[in-house]
Amino acid sequence: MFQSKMLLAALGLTLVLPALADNMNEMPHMQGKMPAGSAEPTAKTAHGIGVVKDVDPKNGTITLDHQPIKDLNWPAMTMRFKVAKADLLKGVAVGQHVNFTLQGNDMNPVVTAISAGK
Ligand SMILES: [Cu+2]
Repeated sequence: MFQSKMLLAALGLTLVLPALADNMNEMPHMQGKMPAGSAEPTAKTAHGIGVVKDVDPKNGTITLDHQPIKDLNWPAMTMRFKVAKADLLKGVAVGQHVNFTLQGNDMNPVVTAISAGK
């Protein structure tokens, strides 16, 4: 249990660092504090709507200009997400409007589903 948490933390770190290296956006919610009373980040699922700004199959990331995400208390912003599998990026094009699903803790969620929006 403890070890798997350490592994997840290490993975999370390696996923975050490349995004920070060429950080192009402010990400106010990344500085958010933990909800009062919660001892550790809770994994949750959230749904978002946005426009694709960049797709990077090689690094398994997608940059989305997303609308506010109530589930996570996030304002609208452009940000890069890691995708759970590179396959999710197939057929996804820059400029496309999409619906997407995020899973993970509040600070470092990954995209687990992408579908065409309007
Ligand atoms: Cu964001």
